[in-house]
Amino acid sequence: MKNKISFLPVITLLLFAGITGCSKNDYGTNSYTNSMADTPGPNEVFIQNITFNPKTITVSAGTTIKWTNKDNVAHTVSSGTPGSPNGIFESGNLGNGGTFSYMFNTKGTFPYYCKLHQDTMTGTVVVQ
Ligand SMILES: [Cu+2]
Repeated sequence: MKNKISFLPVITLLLFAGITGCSKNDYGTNSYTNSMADTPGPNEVFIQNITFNPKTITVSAGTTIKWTNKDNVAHTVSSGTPGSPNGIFESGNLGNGGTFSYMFNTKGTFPYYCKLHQDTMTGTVVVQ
């Protein structure tokens, strides 16, 4: 009888541990969802709906900016202005989920565009 009673807290503890474990899994799922969110983080540009978001991004020198193509069509991240690439950076074609990163070490204003949609897709990196 004494033994049975002393087991109860142990069982309760195990159940609680099980529930806590599930909570941790749920938290993990939420973290995954957040990383897939449609809002770019700092130093990050999303290519969405055939636009660069944000269109202008301002960073300090030495920062690496990462572009991610969220569209189902290919895009490029090409430095320069439409029709006049300047060769500072060039991603090549990025498919859905494709990423491109570039570290900006020099202060200045860096226009860029998508070679596949150059009539509409332009962006600017400002390095301070
Ligand atoms: Cu494009």
